[in-house]
Amino acid sequence: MDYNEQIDFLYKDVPGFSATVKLIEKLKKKRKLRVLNFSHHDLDGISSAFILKRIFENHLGAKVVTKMPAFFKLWEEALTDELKKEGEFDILLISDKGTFEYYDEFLKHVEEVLIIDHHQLDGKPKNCTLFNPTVEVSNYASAASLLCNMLAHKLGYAEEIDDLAALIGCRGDFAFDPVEKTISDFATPFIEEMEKKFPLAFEVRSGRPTMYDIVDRSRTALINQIGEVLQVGTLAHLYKEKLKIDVDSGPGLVYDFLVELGESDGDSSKFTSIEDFLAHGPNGKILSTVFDQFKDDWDLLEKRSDNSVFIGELRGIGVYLVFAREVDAMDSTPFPAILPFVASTKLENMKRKGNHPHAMVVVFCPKERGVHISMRGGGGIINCGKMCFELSKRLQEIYLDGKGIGGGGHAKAAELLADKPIPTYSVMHEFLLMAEEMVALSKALDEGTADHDQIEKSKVLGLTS
Ligand SMILES: [Mn+2]
Repeated sequence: MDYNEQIDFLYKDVPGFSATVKLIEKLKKKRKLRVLNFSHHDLDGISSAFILKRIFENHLGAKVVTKMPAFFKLWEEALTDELKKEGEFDILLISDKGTFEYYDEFLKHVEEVLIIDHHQLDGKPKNCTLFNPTVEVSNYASAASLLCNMLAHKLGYAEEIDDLAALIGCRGDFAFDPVEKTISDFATPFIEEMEKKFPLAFEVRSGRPTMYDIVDRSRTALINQIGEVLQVGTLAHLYKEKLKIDVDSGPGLVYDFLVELGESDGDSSKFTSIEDFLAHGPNGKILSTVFDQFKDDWDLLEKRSDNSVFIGELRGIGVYLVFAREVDAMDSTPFPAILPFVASTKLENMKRKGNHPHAMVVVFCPKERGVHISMRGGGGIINCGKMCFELSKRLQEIYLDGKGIGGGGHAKAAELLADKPIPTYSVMHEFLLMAEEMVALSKALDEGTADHDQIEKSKVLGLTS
């Protein structure tokens, strides 16, 4: 199935797709259309916002206000604050920010709400227009920007820059990797077409490995380099003082760069290097300044995190602990900034050295606000998300009000935050206790001696399903 055939198939198969097109056709008739878009602040969210803005401004004559705050869920308060500041809107677009039932309540504030998303989450809004194949037809849609791109194609509006933006969004959300030659099912028709359109971006080359080149640290590809530079760009505001740059929002900078790129008359399929890609005006220059600093910081963190301690094997997976601080500029972030990416690149080495089929790394990072733990890896056999969630629960029980403690995430990547005044040693102690318990449980499971209680505990801890 080629990309166009896939779009036609989904248009018939996914009710939210045709409903979205219908809604846009209806809005076309409206004069002075005002659109408010809240989008995720990562590469996929930024690319989604970019494509949506082009649809609504270039083809519906709308005025689009885009917001990419540094949190995932859209809270009602964030929406009402914006409405107070910016006035009334005809439609609220929520892109790559989850599919939550309570998004229905936003219809109190705006007449139309359109959600374009690919996450699988609890609850399904009934009154908003929802385009999310993951939730609607259990077809895991790799990236929200890819859905936006499909919409642009279906409407007949898509241009090369919309394809490039979706390609960047797919790279950011790990939908494909040209070096490892992996592509998620949903993104396959699109990525195969992009490989023909942007062959230079896919070419495997030797060079500094990016944060995406986890398995083979000797090769990379231009699209991985582009993804990394822009991902680092989303952190630009944190370097504002250090680098004396005029950036209030990293995601905003990346967004503006995409606009710059779209307006440049160069042929975007002809980029040969990352320097070439960034040579498109003032925002490209800021991005490259930020990237130079990032490379230094990355090297520093490689040294800092070169201290892994083997904790034990869980279901055959080697679990390692890394204890390190972030670089100064990232010390206040509540999200994984640079250190967890550095630690991820060590997984392959841990696995080989310890002769495990897979490895998991637990990054223990003391920050300004408290302790930040990031877990990565696990090979899909043990579960980072369940471990972070259970550890946060145990800490909440010890610190009775449980305030400032939260944890959870996906099977292969998860986070835990324990704010001050919860002491660092206490978080470490609980983690080590839990790890000790898990090693024993894993042994009992492997030997077939686990009793009912142990099996139930193992489920909670993600050692078995
Ligand atoms: Mn996404």
